[in-house]
Amino acid sequence: MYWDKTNECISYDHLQGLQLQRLQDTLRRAAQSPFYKARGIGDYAIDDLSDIKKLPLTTKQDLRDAYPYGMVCTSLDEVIRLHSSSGTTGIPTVVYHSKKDIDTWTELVTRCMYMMGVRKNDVFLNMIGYGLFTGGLGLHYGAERLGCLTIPSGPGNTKRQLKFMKEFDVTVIHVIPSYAMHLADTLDSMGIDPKKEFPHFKSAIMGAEPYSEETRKKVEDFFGIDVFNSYGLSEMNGPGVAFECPEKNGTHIWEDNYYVEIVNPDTLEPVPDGEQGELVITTLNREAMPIIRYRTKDLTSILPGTCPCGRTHKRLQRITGRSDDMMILKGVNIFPIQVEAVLIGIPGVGRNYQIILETKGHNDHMIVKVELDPNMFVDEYKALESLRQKIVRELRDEILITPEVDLCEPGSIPVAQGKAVRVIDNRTL
Ligand code: DLL
Repeated sequence: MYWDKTNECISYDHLQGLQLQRLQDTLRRAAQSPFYKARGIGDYAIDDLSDIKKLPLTTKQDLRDAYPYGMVCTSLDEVIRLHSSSGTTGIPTVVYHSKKDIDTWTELVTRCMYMMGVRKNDVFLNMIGYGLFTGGLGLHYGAERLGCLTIPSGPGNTKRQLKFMKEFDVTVIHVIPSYAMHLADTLDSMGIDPKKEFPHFKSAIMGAEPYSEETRKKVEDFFGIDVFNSYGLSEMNGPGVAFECPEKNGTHIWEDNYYVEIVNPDTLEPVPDGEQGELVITTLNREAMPIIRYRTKDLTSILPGTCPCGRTHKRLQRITGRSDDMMILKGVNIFPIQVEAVLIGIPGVGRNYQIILETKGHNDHMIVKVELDPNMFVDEYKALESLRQKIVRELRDEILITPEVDLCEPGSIPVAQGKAVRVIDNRTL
């Protein structure tokens, strides 16, 4: 049941002792990097975990400013790999790993995969991007450590993925949620019943972008599998930061490796368990590039109470979105995931959607493009019109503004190779 029982079920007292020792060690290390040296990080006295609040926060912009090597605290001889964000919108953020860092990361991913039931006799199809993106290689190393037959297929080429799933008797896949929906669409369009086609398929690891509980349920029901939520970010290695156990009630964040804070994004003051705020993480066990109090921009809360699975590590509530993904329309704050949760519950609606924001006159205007369910037979304009009106009504009840809804043919909204592009903001004001 546990890959590493000693650490997964560590008593909270022991955990805190370990965290303090690792935090002190992290600060000593970080002080060797040009970036943290300039911040005087070595001058802070940390006698207790609560002293962490005195330390300065680190932002994505700091990582960019320190590009390329400003955050590395070891000699480059010790560094064996880097991963990086795509950098399409400016300077990329780069994270460096020593040999030990790769080993620690692998161990954490293995812990996650074992926790959800993956074993050495599984056949694992990794449909997530390899290369600079952390999703592919991160899970790949974990699956190999478990001894799974690991297929590094990467994203795209959907028909080939489905062929692999059938011919190699794949049992577990790793997939981005929007791509899982695309797989389902493709199977529908081919008239294939996944439960018959893939009798060995039992579970999927889904993460890398926000998705609703309703989407999880849809994927589970369609394929007849269990879906486990996986949360991570490249600054903290990538996948393997927080992951669901079989209780499927929040993701355990591995506190022996990450110190977790939830803060109010405006005041930066801590918020109590159960209350939503921005996740701030400190690496506790990283050699080449420790990061202190990193503002993830991800909005979540700590689930109060303990988990029946026996693991002591805190659980994060499903991420509702990033504070920078939040759309503000006519003064109302809206997350794409709210739109998704509404759409997915409406019969006749397909599996892909996109939100387009425009300026009309002096006002914000939202257009929601909604693909129709490929299995729906609607010949009459009236039936489509009443579906459209129903979507408008239900969205308005949830997001408090009235969007324009544009129904479109299944497959007409482009499917990204990586994370889905949910919002296109063409506003000029
Ligand atoms: O997406 C790492 C990853 C790969 C995680 C594969 C899980 C699976 P980045 O590209 O740096 O790294 O993007 C990190 O993606 O800050 C969140 O905003 C979002 N994100 C990641 N996982 C989830 C999730 C990888 N399960 C950013 N739910 C994070 C919601 C997620 N958002």
